[in-house]
Amino acid sequence: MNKAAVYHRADRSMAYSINSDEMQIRLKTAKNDIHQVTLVHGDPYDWTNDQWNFSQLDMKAAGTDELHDYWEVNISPPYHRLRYGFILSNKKKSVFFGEKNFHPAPPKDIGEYFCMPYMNKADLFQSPEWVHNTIWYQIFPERFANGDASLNPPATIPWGSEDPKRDSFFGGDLQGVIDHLDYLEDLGINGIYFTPLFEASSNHKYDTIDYFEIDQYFGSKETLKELIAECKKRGIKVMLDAVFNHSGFFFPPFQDVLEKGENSRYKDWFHIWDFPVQTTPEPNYDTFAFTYMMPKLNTEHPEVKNYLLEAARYWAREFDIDGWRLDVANEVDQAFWREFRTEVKKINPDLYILGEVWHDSIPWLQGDQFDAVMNYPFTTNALQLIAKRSITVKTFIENMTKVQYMYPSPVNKAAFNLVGSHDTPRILTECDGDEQRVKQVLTLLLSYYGTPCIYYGDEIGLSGGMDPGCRKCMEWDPHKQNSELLNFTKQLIALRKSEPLLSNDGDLSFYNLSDQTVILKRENKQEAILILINLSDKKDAVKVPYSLNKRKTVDLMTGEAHKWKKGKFKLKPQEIKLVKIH
Ligand code: ARE
Repeated sequence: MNKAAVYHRADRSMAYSINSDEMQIRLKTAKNDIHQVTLVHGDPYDWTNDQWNFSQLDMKAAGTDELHDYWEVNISPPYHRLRYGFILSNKKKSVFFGEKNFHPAPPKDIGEYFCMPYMNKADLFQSPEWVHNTIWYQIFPERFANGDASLNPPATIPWGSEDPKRDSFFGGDLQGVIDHLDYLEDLGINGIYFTPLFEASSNHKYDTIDYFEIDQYFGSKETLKELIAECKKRGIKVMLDAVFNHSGFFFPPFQDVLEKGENSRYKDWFHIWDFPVQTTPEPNYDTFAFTYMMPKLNTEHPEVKNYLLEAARYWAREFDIDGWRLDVANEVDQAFWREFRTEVKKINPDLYILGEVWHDSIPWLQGDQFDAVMNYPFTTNALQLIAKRSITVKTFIENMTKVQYMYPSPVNKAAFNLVGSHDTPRILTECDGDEQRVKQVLTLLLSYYGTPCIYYGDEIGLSGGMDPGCRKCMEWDPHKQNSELLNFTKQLIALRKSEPLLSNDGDLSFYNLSDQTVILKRENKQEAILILINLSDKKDAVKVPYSLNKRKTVDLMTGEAHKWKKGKFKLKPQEIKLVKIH
């Protein structure tokens, strides 16, 4: 038995409440090492004649990655407290694993057990319910649509007449979005994530000048109000981007520091190394990356904190926005985010807080800071498998499983899944222009748990490499849009909405049955949907170990009964199949 690989910690990633009465416990062991795991558990105060009363419960072998097996069990401690440990068995032996030691059998001393002291409701991770059924659409406002030419910035380039450069302006604005809400409604999305809208000098607006003003080239507060009202009418949620890690160079307090140096009353609003402040050859203050245009804000300073928190409250209160996406969220101090959460949730308990973190995000996902992070590990895996074909189906499943068990299940339900953004090459480009692969990527995105996001234009076949390539003008001429891809995306979105199993009502697992077809299963106790994606240019036939006897099966893409060929799924080269089993 590989004891060194046995891992559990009573922290919020492996032992956590999933609702006010039920908790979930997970354990990690070396792959194929342990054959059975039993949870030994009891209430810490439940004793009879000096004997602690405990019970046993088998854990489920829930998933496996390259090196580990994951075990999981749900339990409802009647008094909301628990001491617990694990009996691990393989063919040769059985041992008890507790907080402090391994033992031959469950020990008498409950100090040896792991401890869930009390399932306090205040410690529960809770994300807004609506997010679990939201399909997002990300808009980079400068490039979505130019609806009001009177707002065009100087030197505006005619819409789509050339590929964007770092400093191009094409005149996209909020009126343009209002004008195309029918398009978005028809597409079926029900949430818009806007990259920053506030006053800034660049085209991407990540260099804020005024956190309380809409950028003049995008429109006015009235236009935003109208846009939000129109979205509400259509059941579309609106999420804005908050850039609180740094300000823009032209943020007046930073300009004051540049002008007055050490005498500026704002000198502690930033992280200035020494005076006078310089920008060249290198800035002598903390910045985002090495960008002198983005001085890092001192979010520990009470005035900065108040200023930014008031901005967060202002747009939530006055504009009734539904979400905040937090830029460079992992570089801002966590005490700030805790206050941020308390403040915005006071105004709207249902406001979605999405942090931009590309790495392991567990510190921010414990219920006291974010509701979700941008799930870039999902992006990487999906693209490596489908777009690049650089990993095998087996590796893909292992990688996805690893991410799945990195986070508690309630966290996974709210994960913001994406296959591209304004910071990455577009999927069509990642897929080397292969439209079928794009469809496969979108199928995975829209049948995975979490809350999926489509980057504007991906649905009509826009291409583009790294920024600024991925920020081309949206194509509005129907003849130049890829209507086949658009219709396919619409169909997938409609399916996700009509089949709750595809969003968050279904458990998710993988079948590792073929090295050319990836197979996902979404199921609840009554029914299941199998998602099969043949990645190869060859036919495939897979026999899924699912009891199909007397069950009705429907091909969700055609709406017709699925025909079985000797209990096998026959797949054409590159074929995508979604089959519902009743
Ligand atoms: C642009 C170019 C740069 C160039 C710079 C110079 O992209 O190559 O060096 O200009 O002027 C915004 C703009 C960008 C702009 C940038 C700086 O949108 O166009 O860059 O400002 O002016 C990391 C961070 C993550 C961050 C990405 C970009 O962790 O927070 O880098 N993303 C946000 C936004 C961006 C925005 C900013 C931050 C700044 O979404 O749009 O940029 O406000 C790995 C790493 C990650 C890394 C990721 C991507 O996975 O582990 O940490 O993310 O790669 O690089």
